[in-house]
Amino acid sequence: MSATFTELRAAGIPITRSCALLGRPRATHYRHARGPVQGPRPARAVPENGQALSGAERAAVLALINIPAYADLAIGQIWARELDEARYWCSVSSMYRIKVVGDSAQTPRPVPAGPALRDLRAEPVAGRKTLNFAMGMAGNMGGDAATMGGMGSGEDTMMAFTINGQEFNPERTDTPVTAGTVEEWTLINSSPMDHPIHLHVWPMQIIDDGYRDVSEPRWQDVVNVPARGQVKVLIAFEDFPGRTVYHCHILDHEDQGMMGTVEAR
Ligand SMILES: [Cu+2]
Repeated sequence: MSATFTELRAAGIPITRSCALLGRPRATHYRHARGPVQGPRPARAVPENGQALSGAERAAVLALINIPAYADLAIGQIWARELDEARYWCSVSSMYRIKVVGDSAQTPRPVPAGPALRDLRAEPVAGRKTLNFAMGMAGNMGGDAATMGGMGSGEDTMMAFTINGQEFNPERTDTPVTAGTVEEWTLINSSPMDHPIHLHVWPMQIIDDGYRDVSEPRWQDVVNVPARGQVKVLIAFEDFPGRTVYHCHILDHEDQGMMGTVEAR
């Protein structure tokens, strides 16, 4: 096609007509004529139309971005605050460009220290629960290590992931607790794999995982229970009464049953 096209052009046929004759989109023609573009496009040339910011104006915008009062603000916020004060310096995208090009390396203020973490060990424990996270063959859900021996060896076998011997059932409430109280849960992993356990709504304070220093309160949303290990946590079931779930955060395990329900009321 290119040869024919070249011949048509050589014969003085205009580009539009040559493309129409060959059924070749003109966009394709121009794209091919330009050759491949490797890497990022070159910067757009700003037309000399008198609208570009002068060097002094750009410097003023950069100085504005760097005033202490704006140290923690995003460019969009700075731009909007200035507009609120009836000051228009440039477009918001120009302000971004000036920040990127300019030497705007002001360090944000350090995040202030929050209040001391609460320590549930100072509070009464209203209940104790044990959750046993286990893996085994479906139909043999004791979670005993011996059941692991057949993993993958049979056509009809299927791994089961259980908590206290049961796979997830949304109709069942596994763990009722009293709203507003603190409970101590012992998370036991009797399987040969770690299970990162996530409880929705209420964070967990780790009080004993067997190896880390917990003299300072240690709070987590997800608590890893190591293979053959156990972790003790304290949970304050407050702020939100109702029903939710806890589950292994390895999605395969969760999908195959390692999830349970808790209801605070
Ligand atoms: Cu798991």
